[in-house]
Amino acid sequence: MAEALELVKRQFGRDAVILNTRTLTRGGLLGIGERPYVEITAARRISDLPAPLRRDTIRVGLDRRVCAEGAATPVSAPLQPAATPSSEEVLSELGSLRSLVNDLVRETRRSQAGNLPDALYETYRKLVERAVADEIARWLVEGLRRELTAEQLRDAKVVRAHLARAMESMLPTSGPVRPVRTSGPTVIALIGPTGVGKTTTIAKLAANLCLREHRKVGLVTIDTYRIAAVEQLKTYAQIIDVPLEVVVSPAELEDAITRMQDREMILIDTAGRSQRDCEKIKELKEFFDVVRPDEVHLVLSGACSEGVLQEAIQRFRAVGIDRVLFTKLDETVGFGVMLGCLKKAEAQLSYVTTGQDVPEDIQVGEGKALAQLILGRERQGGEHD
Ligand SMILES: Nc1nc2c(ncn2[C@@H]2O[C@H](COP(=O)(O)OP(=O)(O)OP(=O)(O)O)[C@@H](O)[C@H]2O)c(=O)[nH]1
Ligand SMILES: [Mg+2]
Repeated sequence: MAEALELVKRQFGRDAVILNTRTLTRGGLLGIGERPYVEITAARRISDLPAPLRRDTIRVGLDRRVCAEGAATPVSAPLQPAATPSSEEVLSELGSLRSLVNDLVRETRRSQAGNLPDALYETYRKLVERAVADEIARWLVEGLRRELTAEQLRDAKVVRAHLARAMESMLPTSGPVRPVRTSGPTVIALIGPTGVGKTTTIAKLAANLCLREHRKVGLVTIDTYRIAAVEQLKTYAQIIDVPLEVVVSPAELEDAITRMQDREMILIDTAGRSQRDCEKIKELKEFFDVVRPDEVHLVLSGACSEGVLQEAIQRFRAVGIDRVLFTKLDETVGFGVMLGCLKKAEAQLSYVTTGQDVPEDIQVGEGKALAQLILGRERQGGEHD
């Protein structure tokens, strides 16, 4: 085999691509007088692959006879010396491979999308590319098909406007947090997976409520798993100048809320729970069974994949989700995931955060703006990227 491979390299040049090797026998009767030989299927260069006539099969027998199959000329005939491909050639090969893969992906999606006309299929494809869940993308294009005339479907501006309206209806928003009780503090808790930005968002909310809206705010943390977590919120509380209570049990939470009766709003920070850790999620529920917050906001990072987000929603549902708050939109690639998440959570969107800066990087969720974000920049003629 080594000898045969060497022969291939020598005859086909050092860019030869080995496609297959096998050891066979030829001649003889019932195993007597058989002559073993090695068959190697190879191409001279990767660029030769789509052209079957330029792909040769070399057979090296024990008698070192070399013959060719499928080639226009036997291999024993003088072979073209293989040229070393230039970097442009390599880049062009990579380009054709990429477009081949893209074509395959497109074809697979095309067949999954059913019998959509080409224009609608393009819209569907773009939606899926922007991380809109397949089922929602289909629903959106079916809506276009149902509600727009053939002429309207050809007008990219009309299509975009229709999609934006449909998406907006799927992005229910709650507006900013505000006191909802006539007496006593309104209690708002932020829950969610680890590291999504709960504490930073609490600081942003507290700073805006205190410094911009001049509300009396109190902070409570039940995140006592890490000293650093308490310290992090303590630092923010000192800077914003609001009281902070650290509690370790549901009873302590109840006491803390009672002590803060002079506050208009109390924001509760919680420890991040992995969506896989059902025990810790249950613990959280025990706190909220004793003191049911007026609003529980599930904090989700927009930078996570649809699957991870859907799993988090599923698990945190046990605690009760009143609002969804998306963080890290500045790191998000596919804004379309927000549609599927709000649908699954059956909750309104409260805020989105767009960076690490406290208190600036937070905005009240706004369906119209988010629909445009999902659709991407508008190109001339109303198309989206
Ligand atoms: N890029 C970006 N980073 C953010 C945003 N919000 C928070 N972060 C960063 O995310 C990291 C984690 O933030 P935390 O607020 O500590 O997250 P957490 O959810 O409280 O984390 P745990 O308490 O450990 O579960 C920090 O580095 C924040 O600065 C955002 O909107 N965009
Ligand atoms: Mg935290």
